[in-house]
Amino acid sequence: AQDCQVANIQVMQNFDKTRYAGTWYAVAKKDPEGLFLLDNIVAQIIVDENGKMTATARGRVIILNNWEMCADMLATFDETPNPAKFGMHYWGVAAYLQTGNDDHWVIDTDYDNYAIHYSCRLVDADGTCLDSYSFIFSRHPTGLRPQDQAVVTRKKQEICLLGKYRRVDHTGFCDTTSS
Ligand code: AZE
Repeated sequence: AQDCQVANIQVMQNFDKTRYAGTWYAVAKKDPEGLFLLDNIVAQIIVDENGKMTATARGRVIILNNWEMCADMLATFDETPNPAKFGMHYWGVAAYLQTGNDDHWVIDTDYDNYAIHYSCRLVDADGTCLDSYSFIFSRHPTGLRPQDQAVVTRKKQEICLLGKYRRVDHTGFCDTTSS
C-alpha cells in the first residue's frame, strides 16, 4: 500500500459506523487545493435508527474579502461495497459556503481515541492522488494520546501524506452557539 495508488489504499477493516458516531476533534489536517476549513474543526457523526450516517461539521474559515467566520456544514453519506468508504455530499448551512461531493474514507480508527480520514478529490492518470485532503481526528480536544501517535504516523506514511499535515488549533473561536 505504499505505491501511492489511490486504488491500493488500505482502509479500516470491518468498519463499524455506529462506533464511529459522535464527536471528533480535528487535531491535524492535510489541505486540498483551494478554500478549506482552517482550524477549530469539530465534526459530529450521526447514525440514525435505520443505519443512515449523516454529519455536521464546524470550523473557522476565511471567505471572500477576508471575512472570518465559523462555517456550519452538513453532510450525508452514501455507502459503497466497502463499509469504510463513503461518498459524502456536503453543503454549508449558509448558501455562500462550499458545496461538494467528496469521498470519505476511514483509514483507521480505534473508535474511542483516534480516527484517520482520507479523501482524494482527483486521481492522476498514473493512479496517484493529485488533490487530497485528510483529517486526523481525536475524541479528545487536547490532541492524540502518545500511544496513538505512532499508529497515526505509520498510517500517514501508508497514504503517502507523511509530512504534509499541519496541526489544527482549538482556541474556542467556534465554541459559541452550537447545538
Ligand atoms: C468533514 C466530516 C464531517 C462532515 C463534513 C466534513 C468536511 C467539510 C468541509 C468543509 C469545507 C468548508 C469550506 C467553507 C468555505 C470531512 C470534516 C462536511 C470540507 C471550505
